[in-house]
Amino acid sequence: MVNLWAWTDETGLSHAGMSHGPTGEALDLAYADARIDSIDTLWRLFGGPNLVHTLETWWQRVSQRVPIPESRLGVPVALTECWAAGVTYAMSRDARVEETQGAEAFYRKVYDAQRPELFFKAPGTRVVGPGAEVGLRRDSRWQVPEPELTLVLDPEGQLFGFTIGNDMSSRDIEGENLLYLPQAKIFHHSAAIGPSLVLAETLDPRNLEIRMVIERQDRVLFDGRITTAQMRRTPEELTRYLCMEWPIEGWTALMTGTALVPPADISLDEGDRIAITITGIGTLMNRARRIGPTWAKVPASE
Ligand code: DO4
Ligand code: MG
Repeated sequence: MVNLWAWTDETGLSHAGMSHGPTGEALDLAYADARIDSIDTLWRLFGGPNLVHTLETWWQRVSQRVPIPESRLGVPVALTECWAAGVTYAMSRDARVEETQGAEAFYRKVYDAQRPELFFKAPGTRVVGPGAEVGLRRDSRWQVPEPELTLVLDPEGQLFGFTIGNDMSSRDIEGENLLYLPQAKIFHHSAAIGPSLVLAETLDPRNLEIRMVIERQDRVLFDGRITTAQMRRTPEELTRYLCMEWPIEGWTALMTGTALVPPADISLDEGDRIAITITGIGTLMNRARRIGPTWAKVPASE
């Protein structure tokens, strides 16, 4: 398994590193080639079928290692866009059938349909990384994180790797009316990605455990696990539909849908800690906050 990392040092310089697995030490790739300060540069200079071999050669040849700088990690690669797939697990379908008013048939149909549900989630510059705050809408009473295996496509639209995504969602807004889906899904800091990017060739995505733990102060509110084996779609299928009439421009993330839905009495609140772990990729940790744009007056929720 080859994990790639991106971080910024104390002086503001960007770095890219590699490791084998999500813990332990990393090779700062600048020790192997001084030009490499990002995953994008690595891809531009050395991308292609030999990339894994090149990285493995550097790993053998260059002995310097740094501890993975957990507190300095960013979104692994500068994204142009972030997309998401929906209702790709029966559990997501069932939860939505339950919470929605009058649109149950649509969720059932989209789960079974040949065409997957895909929606725009965020411009890349608005996706946040590990340790950052994820946003809570001020006009929603029922908000949850959605832990999702996330595909990273390179600027040529090829599957480059896997990471973890949090598709923050408002269940009451989506449940009220399906046409409110963009508001339930797209708001300030509603997409988080990270911590590492595992090269696609080095990870089989078909049976990975996804675990999500939500903590409020010292209390565990939710702790659930699922495996990607239960996903009804494949990464290839989702990528094919996304790229069908949408030429990829720049690095693109595609969240593949959630299978973990907390019970109906759980809604995120200020300060809640969300930790999403996927086998081999690591743990994406974020805290929830009602960030709220100070420039807009939004009616308080009833
Ligand atoms: O259909 C609405 C969104 C579904 C979704 O985000 C998911 O299943 O993960
Ligand atoms: Mg989702």
